Amino acid sequence: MKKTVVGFSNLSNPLQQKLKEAFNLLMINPKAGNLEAQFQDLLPQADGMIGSGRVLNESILQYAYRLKVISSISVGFDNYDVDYLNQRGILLTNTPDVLTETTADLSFALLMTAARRVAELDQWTKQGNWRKTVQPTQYGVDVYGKTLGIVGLGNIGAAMARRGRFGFNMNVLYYSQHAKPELEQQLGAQRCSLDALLQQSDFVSVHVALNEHTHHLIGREQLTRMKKSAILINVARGQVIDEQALIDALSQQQILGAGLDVYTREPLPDSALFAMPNVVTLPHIGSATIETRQAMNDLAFDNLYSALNGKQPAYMVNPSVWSN
Ligand code: 8YV
Repeated sequence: MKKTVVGFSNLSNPLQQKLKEAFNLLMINPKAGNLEAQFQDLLPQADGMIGSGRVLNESILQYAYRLKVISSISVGFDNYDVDYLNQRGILLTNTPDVLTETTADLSFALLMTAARRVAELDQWTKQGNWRKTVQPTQYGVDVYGKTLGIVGLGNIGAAMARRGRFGFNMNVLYYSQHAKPELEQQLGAQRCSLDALLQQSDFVSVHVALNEHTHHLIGREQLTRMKKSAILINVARGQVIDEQALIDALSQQQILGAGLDVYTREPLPDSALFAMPNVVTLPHIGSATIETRQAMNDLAFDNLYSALNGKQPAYMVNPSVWSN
């Protein structure tokens, strides 16, 4: 008999098709409202779950009596209570690696867009302003040869650092719990304290996972350490930065600008950030390319399929609960 899988977010049609062939697929409908009732109704039957972008904790998973695995279509797993999953013996899988380069691409795109004021001047041109000359007040800042500070030198942080080092001859500093001697050698990167990184970097790019140690890692005090000419980039998680402190720092010209893909609350319908020309705001699209989202879907499917067929999945967040 086919195992039952609950899709807990919008899933692409090809993924749903694939899931239907392998499993009995039940879909939560995020638009239908009364989500709790839907979970209560569907989860008792679930052997597996697949999706992303939704907080899944005890209040929802209490209904999942027989659940073996949650396959998250994301690298980040801050939406899940891993301690609770461990207690319940529920395996969590994720989709790292396949999104590394794409997310670093977007991070560098944000850096370039903010530095050279691409989005702002695009609007200016399209609004018919180019009868006037571009004024020095509209000039951007150089990227080539500047100092790039990477907060969190994991896979995506390292891919960002490579872009800066090899594409733009940047001097790379990094802040990380663990030293990365191989990357230091490859990139000529220098490990330093967070304060030193903030003081010396022209661009600070955030790449840490969100957890209790990194929540508001960049707070009011840290923002005061940054150069007035510096630009802050975040494609990791909004809560790593104290967003109100960032808004204040930007409006008081404590720093030059920011490029943001993630926010404290998502979706973000309105924000003081939207009125700031020196801030580039994107709607959490770090991994959102056709190829990468396809690869994430494929990997999430494979993780789920393996786990429900007694085969060890390639990417497990809490491998200690795995048993086949
Ligand atoms: C996800 C992400 O696709 O992988 C992650 O952790 O942030 C994104 O790439 C997104 O969370 C999907 O909702």
